[in-house]
Amino acid sequence: MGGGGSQEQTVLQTPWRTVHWGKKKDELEWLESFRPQRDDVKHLRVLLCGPAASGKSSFINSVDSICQKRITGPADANNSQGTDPELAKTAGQSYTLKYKTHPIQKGTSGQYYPFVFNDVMGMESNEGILPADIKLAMEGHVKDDYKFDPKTPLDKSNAGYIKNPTSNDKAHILVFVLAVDINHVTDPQSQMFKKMTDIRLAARDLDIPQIAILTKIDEKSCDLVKKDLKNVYSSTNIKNAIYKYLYEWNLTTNYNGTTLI
Ligand SMILES: Nc1nc2c(ncn2[C@@H]2O[C@H](COP(=O)(O)OP(=O)(O)O)[C@@H](O)[C@H]2O)c(=O)[nH]1
Ligand SMILES: [Mg+2]
Repeated sequence: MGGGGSQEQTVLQTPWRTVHWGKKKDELEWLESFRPQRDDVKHLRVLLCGPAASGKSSFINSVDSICQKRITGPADANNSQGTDPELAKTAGQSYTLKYKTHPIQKGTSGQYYPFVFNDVMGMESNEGILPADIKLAMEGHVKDDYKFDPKTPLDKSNAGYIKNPTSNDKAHILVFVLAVDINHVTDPQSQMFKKMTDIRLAARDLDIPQIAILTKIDEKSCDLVKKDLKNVYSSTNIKNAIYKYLYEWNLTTNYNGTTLI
């Protein structure tokens, strides 16, 4: 994602993607009518993964807040902003340690959308969640509340292991959550890149579609986007970050604001 962290202020006259802002109501209505197509699938399981502190838990909180039309915080995002000295010592490490399923409630109706999000421990170059554990989560073998061990993958004999996962335990979509300023994700020599590649290949073999979303564009991209988020698709900084990522990961884009394999 080279260029993502620079403060270059280039904005294109013609946006490279056209977005009709203000369609939130239509989009929420579409979501309201969404149903999984298979009868044996009660809910789609969306598994989030990515480097520690890339914004996985915050993303779940944002989706939950939008769907509930109020500020909520079901996922344990690290919102200390570095003020807590104990937490500061763990900078760059994952704040989320357990496997957690987050159902999304429809407003205050007590009903739920037919999709859930799974939050996991973040990846780190030398520590963090093991790609083998993400693969087990994709296959549906990981029980809720299992605490990941960065040294050893979940073993079949562990109480946190689901021996015979159903279609509802398995992940149906894998989402890579990537902060716009993290360059080592696209460096083929880095440990992070190698781990991501392992996970991508495992998802491919399991026929799980993969999507990537860029976070922190409000803070870490360029002043024009910081000033007005609606400049996002006019920013060459963001465009360059996405193209670097597409190129290094050999992806295609559907231009829906995300990259899609
Ligand atoms: N400015 C900004 N900060 C974010 C964004 N997403 C997450 N953060 C912050 O980044 C830090 C780590 O976020 P968290 O959700 O805990 O990351 P996780 O480890 O991937 O779950 C927290 O301080 C969040 O408030 C974003 O899109 N923009
Ligand atoms: Mg987290």
